[in-house]
Amino acid sequence: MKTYRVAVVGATGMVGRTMLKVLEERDFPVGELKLFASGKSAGKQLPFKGKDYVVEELTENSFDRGIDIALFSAGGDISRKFAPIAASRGAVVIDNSSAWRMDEAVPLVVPEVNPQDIDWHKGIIANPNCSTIQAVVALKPLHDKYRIKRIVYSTYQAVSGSGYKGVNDLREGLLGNKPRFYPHPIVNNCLPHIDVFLDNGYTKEEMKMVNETKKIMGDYSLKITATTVRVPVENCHSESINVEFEKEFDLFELKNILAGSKGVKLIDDPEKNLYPIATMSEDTDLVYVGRIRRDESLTSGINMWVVADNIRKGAATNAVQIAELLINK
Ligand code: L14
Repeated sequence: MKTYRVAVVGATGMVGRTMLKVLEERDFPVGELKLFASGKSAGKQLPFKGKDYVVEELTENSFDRGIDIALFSAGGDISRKFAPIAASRGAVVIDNSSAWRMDEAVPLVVPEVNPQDIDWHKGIIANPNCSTIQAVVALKPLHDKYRIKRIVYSTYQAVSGSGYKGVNDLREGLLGNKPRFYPHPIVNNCLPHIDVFLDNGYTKEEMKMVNETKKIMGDYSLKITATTVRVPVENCHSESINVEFEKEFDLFELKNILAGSKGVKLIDDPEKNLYPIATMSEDTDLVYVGRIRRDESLTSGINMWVVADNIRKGAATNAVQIAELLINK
C-alpha cells in the first residue's frame, strides 16, 4: 500500500493531538510522521500507533527532507509564514487557522459539502472555522433542495475552541479562581465575544461564519448574519440556526433529507426529550441536528439546533477527511 510522509504542525496543541488520534483511528496510511511545535514544546514526546515521536522545533528547514501532507494547527501567524514554505517544498498544507481561508487562491473545504474544491489547490487547502463546518454540513442538503435565502446564526461555543487556555479558565473558575484568558469569568456567564472585535461591531468569529459559509457553499448571494457566544461548556459547540428558503417545503420531507445526509445524525424526538446536546456529540465526528420546526413568522423557513464536537469535526477530523480526499484522488 502507498504510504505518505505526514507532518503535524502545532502537534502539542489540543487540535494537533486530536489530529494524531484521528489519523490513528482512521488508519490513515502514514509512512513517516514528523511532529512540529514551538521551541517551548520541542523535545516532548507524543504517541502514535504505539510508538513515541519526539516533537521538533518548527524552522524554515523543517520541510526540506520531504513531506507529502502537512496538517497545520498552530495559529494564523505560524500558518502565514510556514504554510507557503511547506508548499514550496512540495507538501500539500491543510491549514486549520483563519490565515488562508478567504484567500481566493485557496480552497476552503468541508468534505460533505464541497469536496470538488480540493481540485484547484496550489499547495494550501484551508480547513474552515469550527462553527461554520458544523453549520454547513446541516445546511448544504437543505440549500440543494429548497434554496436558502437567508441564515441567522446564534452560537453557544465551548471553551475548548480557545484550546487549553479556555478549558483552564473554566476548570479554574469552577474552583473559584479568576480568569486568566477570557476578559470575564466564564463560569455563570455567557460571553458574546469570540475572537477580536472588528470595526463594524461584529466579532471576527461572527464574520468568519458569514464569509466562510458563502465560500464553502459557493453562493455569494446568501444573506447571513451571526451572533457568536462563549458558554461555560467544556467541549462541543451548539448552534441555533434560523433559515429562510426560496422554495416551499414539507417538514417531514425536510427532516428525512437531513436524516439521510452524509455526516448528519438527526435527533429530533421532543416527546422523549431527545434533541442534540453537547455531551452527545463529544468524541464523535457527526453533526447532530434536531429541534427542527417551522418558523411561523416566515413564508418558508425553519429553526434548528445543531451540535458537533468542535475539536473533532470542527477541526481535526475535517482536516484528516481533506487529507483522505487528497490521497484518494
Ligand atoms: O478561527 O475560540 O478556527 O472558539 C476557532 C476557535 C477561532 C476561535 C478559528 C474559538 C478559531 C474559535
